[in-house]
Amino acid sequence: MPAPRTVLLTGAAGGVGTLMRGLLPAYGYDLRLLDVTPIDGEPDAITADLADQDALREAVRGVDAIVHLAGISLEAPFEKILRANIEGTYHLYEAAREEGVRRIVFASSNHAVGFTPRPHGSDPLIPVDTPHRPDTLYGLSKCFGEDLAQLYWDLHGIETVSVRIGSCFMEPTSVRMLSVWLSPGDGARLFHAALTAEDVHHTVVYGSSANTRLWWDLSSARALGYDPQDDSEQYAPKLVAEHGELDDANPEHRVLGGHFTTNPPQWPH
Ligand code: NAI
Ligand code: 15L
Repeated sequence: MPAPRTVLLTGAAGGVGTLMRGLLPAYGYDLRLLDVTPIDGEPDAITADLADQDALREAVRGVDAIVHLAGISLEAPFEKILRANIEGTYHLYEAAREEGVRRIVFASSNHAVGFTPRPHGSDPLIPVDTPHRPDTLYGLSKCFGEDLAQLYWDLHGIETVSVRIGSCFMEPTSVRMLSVWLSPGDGARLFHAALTAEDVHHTVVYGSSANTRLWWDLSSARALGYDPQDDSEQYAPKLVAEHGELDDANPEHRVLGGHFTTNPPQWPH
């Protein structure tokens, strides 16, 4: 596949979308932006809901690839998750199929496997083929997205890299995030690798930086050419002094998904 140039970025108004709008153009991409929320200072952005199939078809027409970030990013009632994350992702894949788009990067989440026990000490890192163990309806929708991506590869030859993002924010703000943090710069490196690697078919990768306290195996991401440059450890002294080390007496400290397994943050809209 020739290196993509024109890329549709869905969810462009959101946290990760805003970071990637700033970082991905330096890799040579011409971004087409889409979100249900209008984006300040981006008059050409497409304002559309993932439920609007005509708008999606128009949005994907002529792009070389899609980075699909749009959707509900926290826990929500099933009807909302169904509409935005399950039906919405299906509509996007259908639009891609109808318009001949061959590569999608799907923002999956660590919450697809959130009830997986975290490794301790010399335990092996969690592999990408660990069974799905969603911790929320939100995580369940990411399991669906990964399976949809597999189906569209097997049935239609559309390639996807499903990125199980850890926590992509400017800085880690909790001790858990020391293990799962994806720096914005490494996020852009990973999305670039996912857009340009050859013959990915459907590849699942974890999305985090080269953290000293890493919980999962980055080898499938590295095989795409991802070479993370950041490590959360510089933030550890302050965060550990404030919160203490993780303690398995606390159920949410035993698993990858953290507080999503006990008291998940709710989608506010
Ligand atoms: P966010 O909530 O800040 O952004 C999501 C964007 O999607 C919002 O701008 C929202 O308006 C848009 N959106 C929601 N429903 C839509 C619909 N029906 N049609 C069109 N647009 C819609 O989330 P964030 O943090 O930027 O995450 C981006 C993606 O990455 C999400 O899919 C999230 O599940 C995933 N992810 C993010 C992580 C992180 O650390 N930020 C971790 C794991 C996964
Ligand atoms: C996610 O999937 C969420 O979208 C994001 O807001 C973070 O909470 C992240 O996971 C996390 O696990 O920290």
